[in-house]
Amino acid sequence: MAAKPKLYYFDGRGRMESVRWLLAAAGVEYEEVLFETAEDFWNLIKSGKLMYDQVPMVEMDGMSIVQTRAILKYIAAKYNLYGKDLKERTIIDMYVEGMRDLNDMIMLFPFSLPEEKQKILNYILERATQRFFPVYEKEFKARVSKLPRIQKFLQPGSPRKPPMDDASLEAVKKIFKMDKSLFLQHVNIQIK
Ligand code: GSN
Repeated sequence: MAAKPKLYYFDGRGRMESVRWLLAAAGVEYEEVLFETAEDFWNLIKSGKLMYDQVPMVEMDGMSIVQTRAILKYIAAKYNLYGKDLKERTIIDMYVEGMRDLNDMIMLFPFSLPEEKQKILNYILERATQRFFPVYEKEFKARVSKLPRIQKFLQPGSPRKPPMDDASLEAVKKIFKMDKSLFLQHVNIQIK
């Protein structure tokens, strides 16, 4: 039997959660290596397995795959979840890219500075409700959440990670040595 994919990340949702969802949808069991300290992350960098010295990284089929979307595309294609032709793949990519834009904003929000928070929150709420949620609410969410494997993944006790709390936020800041607002550095927006 082939070895289980091994996921390398910190103990939280972040960029890895979409990979966990996809493996759940594919019905693939996986192992996780969750680092807790900057030293754990540094040891992984020293192993030479991280092409850009960044995670998420997934070891599977003899590869050390980095870049979230490269990981997702490999798994989706391997388990026949990436459309039957180029047109279906393009539609899937449109959902993926929109979800990434939304997810980047939500994921980086906890890393904004106190004085930025309210403005950024207003911006995210406006974008989420006006631009992104209508797309996903137009049948997509209902269809996905009816898939038996996804229903299972949404039950308590599944490998799904909880939302970030204050303690895990502090742990992540230490692991990646973050000290300034990451929101405005990484999300390409103009907040008035
Ligand atoms: O999507 C991707 O995998 C890459 N384009 C970005 C990966 C990334 O930024 N990873 C972070 C931690 S996870 N959260 O955002 C990372 O490894 N940061 C350490 C660093 O030195 O960049």
